[in-house]
Amino acid sequence: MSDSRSGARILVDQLLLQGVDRLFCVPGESYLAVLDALVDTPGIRLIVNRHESASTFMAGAYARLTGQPGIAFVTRGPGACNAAIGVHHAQQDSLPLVLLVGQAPTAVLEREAFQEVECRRLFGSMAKWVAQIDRADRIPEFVARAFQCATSGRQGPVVLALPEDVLEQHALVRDARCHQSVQAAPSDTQIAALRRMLGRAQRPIVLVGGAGWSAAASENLRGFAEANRLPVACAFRFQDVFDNRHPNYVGDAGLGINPKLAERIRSADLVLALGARLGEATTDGYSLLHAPVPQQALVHAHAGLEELGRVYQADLMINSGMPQLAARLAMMTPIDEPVWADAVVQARVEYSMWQQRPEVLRRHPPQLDLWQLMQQLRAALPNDAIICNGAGNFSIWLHRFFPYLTPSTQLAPTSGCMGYGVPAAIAAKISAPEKTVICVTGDGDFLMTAQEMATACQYNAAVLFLVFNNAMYGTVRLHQELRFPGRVSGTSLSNPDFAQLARAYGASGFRVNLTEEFGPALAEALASMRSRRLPALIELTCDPQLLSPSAHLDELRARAAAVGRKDPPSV
Ligand SMILES: Cc1ncc(C[n+]2csc(CCOP(=O)(O)OP(=O)(O)O)c2C)c(N)n1
Ligand SMILES: [Mg+2]
Repeated sequence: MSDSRSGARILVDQLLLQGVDRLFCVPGESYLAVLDALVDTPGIRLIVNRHESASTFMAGAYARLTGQPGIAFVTRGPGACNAAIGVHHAQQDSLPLVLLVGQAPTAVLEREAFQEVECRRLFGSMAKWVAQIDRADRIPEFVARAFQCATSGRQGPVVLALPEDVLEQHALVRDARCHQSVQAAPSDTQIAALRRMLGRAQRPIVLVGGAGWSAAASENLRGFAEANRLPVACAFRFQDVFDNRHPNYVGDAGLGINPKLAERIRSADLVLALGARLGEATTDGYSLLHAPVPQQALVHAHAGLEELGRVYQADLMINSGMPQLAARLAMMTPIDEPVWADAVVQARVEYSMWQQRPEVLRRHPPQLDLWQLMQQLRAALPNDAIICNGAGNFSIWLHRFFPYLTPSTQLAPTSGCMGYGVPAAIAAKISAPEKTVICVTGDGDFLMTAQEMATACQYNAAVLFLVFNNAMYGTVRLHQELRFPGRVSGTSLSNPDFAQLARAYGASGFRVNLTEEFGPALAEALASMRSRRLPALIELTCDPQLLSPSAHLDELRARAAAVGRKDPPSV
């Protein structure tokens, strides 16, 4: 047993032995004792943010990228509320996140004391576990359980509230042991059942996604798909699980899915859903697979026991981590001469067609062609460049036309939260400084967390921000035009000069209005990032008429007029 230690020292010692080497935080007086203990703890690096949403987003991005739990530390009420969006994101994206909240002292709790918030109620519906530690001598026990819970089965966020006085109390207590991420594995019987179902199928399709895919698991999945000549689609925003250049890759089942792929999934007679939660975005509103009883035969494999049978009543449910499952699938005796072999070739052709320049660009050529921009971006970046984004229609260009080539290159929230891309990119660059990191963002999305440009500059996170500026919350505007044509409300934006804003933070700033300006600006931005070790931003002047790769305002107007609706005023 070691000597008596303060609660703060005990906490920091537990973090160290749980393998923590960085914390994303915004400080507060409620955890001064921990900040003080960190002065003597060079093994833990503090990354200081400008808003707590960035702390939890960064911790989540770090977890997605490294597979290790991400840690955020924030102060009570105001800090905890600001941090909540990242906890919700970590829940929906199944990411191991440990959020530590400095809490009001125990002597005043439940009086609605200054900045008091009850964490168990605040985070109760989004975290896997929320607890408050009321005694310094129980800190090791609670911290160990938090890490165990966050990293096992379906991974997710946990929250620990730490009253100020508990951090200052002294206690004599033994350290905990390091957590072990526990994952289930498929049984022989389950693999045999899966093989039997595959042997009987005529039109099978694999749908992969969810967190927890290691590079080795992706490699095993590739072997399984090749040996059985299976078409593989990726779930919404898990496009980096399977190399998009591979002949068996047939596209992603996300928002704005290729209609041919949607039809292929709908008419499949067997869906092998491996790791995907089969959420609303992946299933096109629970229509590709009818909920709760799908028309297709369904094998659903997931790391979370509680996820199986929650929405879909699968024919075969397999509780397994993805590395464990993929290793077994790679060893499975392949199906001989499968009847669906030609269908894979056809599905791949359909994917290639979907990659072509969309027709709407031919009908309305814009000054800045976002399709060409995606081609240029892919050609200019290394295969392992990490691409981050938040929410908005700009991301459709990326997800549809930018192929992801290697695992852990996509950081994109399945929770659809705006503001994620900027902090995610900064966390990625800090975690993998040797990688090229790009944040693709919209004018609305960017300004939700743009203040983290200061964090990027402070820590020399040389990230490239590509801001798609169409002077509007375009996604919402598109839905508005479809549901309430011509009645623009709450979706127009008046923006700052983004390039100048970047320069004010210390980054390099560029603006691109024409397609031919993009290549030189990209080269200059990447060069400046290398030489200055600071971020760069390219503002892209986008055509506000072009609301998505398939929706032009003039065409929407004409369609609305044809059904006798009022014309929208010009944008
Ligand atoms: C935190 C958060 N608030 C609101 C929304 C609703 N929302 C989804 S996309 C969007 C607009 C995004 O605008 P922008 O980043 O400019 O992208 P665009 O659609 O114009 O390409 C909004 C408001 C959201 N997803 N997340
Ligand atoms: Mg916009």
